[in-house]
Amino acid sequence: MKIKFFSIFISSLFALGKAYNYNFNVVSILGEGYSLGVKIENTIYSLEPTLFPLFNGTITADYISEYKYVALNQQGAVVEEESISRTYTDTTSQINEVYNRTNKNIEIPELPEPLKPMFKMGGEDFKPIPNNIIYNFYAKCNDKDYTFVSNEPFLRETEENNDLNVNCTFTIISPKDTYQSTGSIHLIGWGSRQYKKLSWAVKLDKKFMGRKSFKLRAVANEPTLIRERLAEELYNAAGVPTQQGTYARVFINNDIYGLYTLIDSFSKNWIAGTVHGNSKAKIGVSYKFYANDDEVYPNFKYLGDDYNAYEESGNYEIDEFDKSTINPDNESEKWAPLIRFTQLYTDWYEKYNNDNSDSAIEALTKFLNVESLLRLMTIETLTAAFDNLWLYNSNSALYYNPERDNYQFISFDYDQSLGGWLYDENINYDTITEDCITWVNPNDPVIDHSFFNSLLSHPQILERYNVILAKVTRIIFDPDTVSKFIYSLAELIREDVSWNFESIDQLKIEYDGHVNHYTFEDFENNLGYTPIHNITDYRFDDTPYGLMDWVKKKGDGCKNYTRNININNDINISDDYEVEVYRDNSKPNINITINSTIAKTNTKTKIKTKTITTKSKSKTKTKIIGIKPKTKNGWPRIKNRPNYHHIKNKPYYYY
Ligand SMILES: *[C@@H]1O[C@H](CO)[C@@H](O)[C@H](O)[C@H]1NC(C)=O
Ligand SMILES: *[C@@H]1O[C@H](CO)[C@@H](O)[C@H](O)[C@H]1NC(C)=O
Ligand SMILES: *[C@@H]1O[C@H](CO)[C@@H](O)[C@H](O)[C@H]1NC(C)=O
Ligand SMILES: *[C@@H]1O[C@H](CO)[C@@H](O)[C@H](O)[C@H]1NC(C)=O
Ligand SMILES: *[C@@H]1O[C@H](CO)[C@@H](O)[C@H](O)[C@H]1NC(C)=O
Ligand SMILES: *[C@@H]1O[C@H](CO)[C@@H](O)[C@H](O)[C@H]1NC(C)=O
Ligand SMILES: *[C@@H]1O[C@H](CO)[C@@H](O)[C@H](O)[C@H]1NC(C)=O
Ligand SMILES: *[C@@H]1O[C@H](CO)[C@@H](O)[C@H](O)[C@H]1NC(C)=O
Ligand SMILES: CC(=O)N[C@H]1CO[C@H](CO)[C@@H](O)[C@@H]1O
Repeated sequence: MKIKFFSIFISSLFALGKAYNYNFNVVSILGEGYSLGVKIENTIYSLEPTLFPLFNGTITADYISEYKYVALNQQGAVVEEESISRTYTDTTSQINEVYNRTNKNIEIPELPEPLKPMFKMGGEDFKPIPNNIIYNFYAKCNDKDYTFVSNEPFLRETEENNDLNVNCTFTIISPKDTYQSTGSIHLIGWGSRQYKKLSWAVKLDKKFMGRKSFKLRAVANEPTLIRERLAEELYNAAGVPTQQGTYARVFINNDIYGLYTLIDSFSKNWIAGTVHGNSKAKIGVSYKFYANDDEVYPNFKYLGDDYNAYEESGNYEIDEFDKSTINPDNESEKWAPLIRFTQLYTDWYEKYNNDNSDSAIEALTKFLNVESLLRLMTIETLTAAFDNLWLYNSNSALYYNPERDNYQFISFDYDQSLGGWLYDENINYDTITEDCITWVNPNDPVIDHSFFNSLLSHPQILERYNVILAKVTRIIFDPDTVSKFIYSLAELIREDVSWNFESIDQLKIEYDGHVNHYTFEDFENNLGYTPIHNITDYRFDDTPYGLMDWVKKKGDGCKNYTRNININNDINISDDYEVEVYRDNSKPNINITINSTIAKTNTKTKIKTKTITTKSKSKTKTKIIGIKPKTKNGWPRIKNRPNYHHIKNKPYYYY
């Protein structure tokens, strides 16, 4: 309950007779219990919570120029004044501003796309989530269930994942739009669940941008909040479908969770929209991979025609499929495409593993999208993806593509990448920047890499890998190009960085998950060339490279590795279709005048006015033991060491 704060218009506002309506729309980032007002020439006008956390109001006056938003407590008293001075312009009434944040209109430069497109990557009814805005996401959830889930992400009794669906009403506010729907949230991830800043899956009853679901990823493990977004964009630039998105400020009930990435979930809708270019397209079946309880990793070998063998292996899980083409109650129907793949691959392996002729390639490319897989592997190399397909067969899926009648690999969740990783003893850290092919130990005694080894043992495939890597390294992973992307994202989120870290430090949930206690300085430093070590009780994660530092060093390493590769020999090895990538041209260019000022105490404030043209982009039961080991360089690794978080639903170990 809020007590309204009534104000008397001071006479100067009426001085010149003709009065105008000045409209204000502003999002609160202060959570429940506060409202907002606008301060004009020392007078405070309270605003209405039209769609919490959005507040609005109209002030009638001759002339309003400078204003500020203020935070009011439940008694209507001002508890904080934002540190920005704003100037009213024609666009003020048309946008939803955000308390204590300047209005941003940033164009995120697209990374170059030097390879032939392979997939549509979106469609009219499944537009890519715009990457240059920060959404405001507020969930009002069933309090009992939410409290239970946030206090016990791992059930105290069993230590199993608490994946309870919690009913909520969601309000999402963007600079231009508002959205509200009922739906539910549940926790996601195992590795990410180690952190107090939890990650969530959101299911919506009403579509948001053509979607019925998305993920809110906490990005709690690294200080730039940009690594995952960059990795997503790199795959996309290489023509490999990935779940992409942007940022969101996240509030659930009375808790402020800070800045998240809001990205697509791996859904039927996403596959249809991104791979097939139409969210209503019929999809095939996708399977996700896991290491099983015996720490055996999937190797795609044929296990016979009985689906039980695949299910019981613990390596595969049925993921998305079309209920109109596959009967959800018929297990053998759901497993059939996977069984077919393992059979095709195993037959191929037996016949062609030692055959270097072109017929081996011809036979392989009949059922496997080798081109897409090699592109994915090159990005894994450049980002050093410690928790994805090549190294661990994790966070990835096999998709039977019915349109092409072949199989493709899709990966997701790039939190262990680009120089921000948990220690992994399978990695030779001494050669990680220059080794662009055997960084994934091909002779790993624990993890079966025979699938990838066998592919790359064919000279034609290795040659194609090298050409893709050379091209991607020279054109996409170029430090100047990548830095423009990184620094524009940094500009987008910079004002939210301290608030984000502080929100987690102040989060009141009972769960005692990891918190890295990063600072704004860590953010700025680690964007560039400064690593963040200092893993003590204080910090959980090591970030041995600054982000640009990694891009530079790994880029140099792979440039050197591919220095003699002729990139003019750019012939896709499979799936040579003419595909037009979807571009969202429906929206006209918008020019927004930004006119807000960062107030500097005791200094003359400079008014920044810039007009920017935005081209609308279409576009367990184990405990965590001990602390991390000292870096052990090189192979061979300790035999049979269990690896962390690749084992579904099981905590990780340290040795
Ligand atoms: C404020 O929001 C309410 C509810 O959406 C709307 O009816 C009203 O017109 C809005 N006022 C302004 C000034 O935008
Ligand atoms: C508002 O911004 C200033 C300067 O960035 C910061 O010191 C302050 O903590 C911010 N307040 C909130 C609520 O974000
Ligand atoms: C959550 O919502 C669903 C669908 O509206 C409903 O069936 C269920 O009973 C609700 N659960 C709770 C705990 O409110
Ligand atoms: C399940 O699907 C298989 C084909 O994959 C089919 O042979 C079998 O008859 C189906 N069973 C039922 C009960 O529909
Ligand atoms: C590690 O971080 C803590 C907290 O910021 C700080 O007090 C300590 O000095 C740091 N240690 C090193 C070696 O940087
Ligand atoms: C480039 O790679 C070769 C081996 O391929 C290596 O001998 C050389 O030291 C590398 N150069 C640089 C500058 O890393
Ligand atoms: C921006 O604000 C300044 C200071 O109030 C004002 O002089 C200028 O005309 C404004 N620019 C626009 C485009 O409104
Ligand atoms: C946007 O502004 C640019 C120059 O700043 C101008 O060339 C362009 O025509 C404007 N576009 C629209 C749609 O007004
Ligand atoms: C764009 C491109 O390079 N397309 C080539 C893909 O590969 C086939 C042969 O497999 C060529 O015919 C295409 O020109």
